Amino acid sequence: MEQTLVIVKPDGLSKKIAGKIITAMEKENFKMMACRMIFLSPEKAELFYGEHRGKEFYSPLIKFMCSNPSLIMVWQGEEIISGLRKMAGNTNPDLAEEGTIRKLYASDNRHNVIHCSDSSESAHREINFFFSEEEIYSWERKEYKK
Ligand code: 3AN
Repeated sequence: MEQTLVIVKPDGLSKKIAGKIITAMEKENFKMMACRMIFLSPEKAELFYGEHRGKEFYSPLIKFMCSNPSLIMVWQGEEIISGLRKMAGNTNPDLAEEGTIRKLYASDNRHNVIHCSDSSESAHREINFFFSEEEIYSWERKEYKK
């Protein structure tokens, strides 16, 4: 079982598609393990996107990520890291495959509604960046009528 960090970015909340993204992940049988709303500070956003420091899109990316709150989550599932990257689609929605989250909802390669970790190393780093161990619940699904 893998875990990954998912962010519904500020544009995702503005577009009211957080529910759609969660529904898509639930349909894949992926399981939410942690969830919080966060208004990123520039300091925190700069640390999170540290690998992109120096690139031309870095400053506008930080500004955008700090423009409104995001929804940060930990999700778990079999091969969820690659599976969710596939569901999210290319960074640039014009290049994303039909039916992917970014093809459906993203405006451009900065305002692309979702972040999901790109490897198990990043997932580990990114999950620990936002969540403590106690905030990530280990739980089992139960059966209910209806
Ligand atoms: P992804 O989220 O698809 O893995 P990364 O990790 O390469 O993309 O980039 C992190 C974020 O930086 C992207 N989600 C996007 O918001 C922004 N970004 C990446 N490339 C560009 C670009 N060429 N122009 C503007 N923003 C970009």
